[in-house]
Amino acid sequence: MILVIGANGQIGTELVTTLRAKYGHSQVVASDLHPPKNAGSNGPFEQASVTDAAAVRAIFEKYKPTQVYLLAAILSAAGEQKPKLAWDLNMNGLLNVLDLAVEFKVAKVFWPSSIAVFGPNSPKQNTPQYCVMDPNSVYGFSKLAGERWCEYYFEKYGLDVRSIRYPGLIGWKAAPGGGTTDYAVHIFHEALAKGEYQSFLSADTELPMMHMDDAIRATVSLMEAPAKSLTIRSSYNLAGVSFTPEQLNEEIKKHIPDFKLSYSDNDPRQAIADSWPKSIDDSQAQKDWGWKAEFDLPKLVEDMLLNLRKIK
Ligand code: VAH
Repeated sequence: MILVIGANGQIGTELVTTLRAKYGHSQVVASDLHPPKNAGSNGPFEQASVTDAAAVRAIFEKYKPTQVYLLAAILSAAGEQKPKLAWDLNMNGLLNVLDLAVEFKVAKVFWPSSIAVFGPNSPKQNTPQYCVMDPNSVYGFSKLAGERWCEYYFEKYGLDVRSIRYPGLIGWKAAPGGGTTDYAVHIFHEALAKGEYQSFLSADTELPMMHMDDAIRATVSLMEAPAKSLTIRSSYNLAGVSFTPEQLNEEIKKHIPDFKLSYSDNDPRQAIADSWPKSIDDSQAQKDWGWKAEFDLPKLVEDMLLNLRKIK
């Protein structure tokens, strides 16, 4: 049995679909604070807060999961509005699940980290797996602390926990929530609906990004890799494609020539984005479990517009 906690979020929605297609709908139990619109209609669902240890324990007792994916988190921008809540959910949610995973002898645990673990003094280009990490967002240092806990539970208790430092994720099946990279999702919806969009990040803000299909494929690939091939038990750097809002604008205009992109200024998310790397070195993931991104910017833009047009 596979348990996905945070199943209704941007990653969870797509991961549950992928895992249910792969292992069978009845083999994947989805859990979230809020029920999906069609709660339980295409597989078991349990409503719970990841910070409620007793409620999460009850789910472990009911389903005895062999794999757990803990995706519940408050992201970077939302985290700066509610710093203590973000720390509590991101940290205590993880510790609740790590402890239960050890107690219930869960075979594998997945937990997402982020490029947000890097900070103003980390190298900006081709940021390496190991370097100075001084994140200055609550989300960023909660993810950095979480990486340390994951490696600790692996070393101390032998828990097979695996993690990826996701870039900004761009998908069409589920909306993002509270992220600094969310402009790169909203822009597609607005381009199709209104032919214009105002970016809250400046034109030259280069960030590491990734199509959600690549992110889901990487997640499954890491979880299926033989444990002995993994040399990183904090969290793997992972790269998709880096671009700026201006580069994204130019690519969208190849499909929607009249699209107009404008820019707001002094949005608080700019400072968060400016603290992050521009590009990531993911050579360790390539070496350990054969990672290779498939979506470059042209393919990402074409896929997003094609699929959003189909569902609009
Ligand atoms: C955020 N989408 O913006 C997340 C992600 C790298 C960014 O962690 O907070």
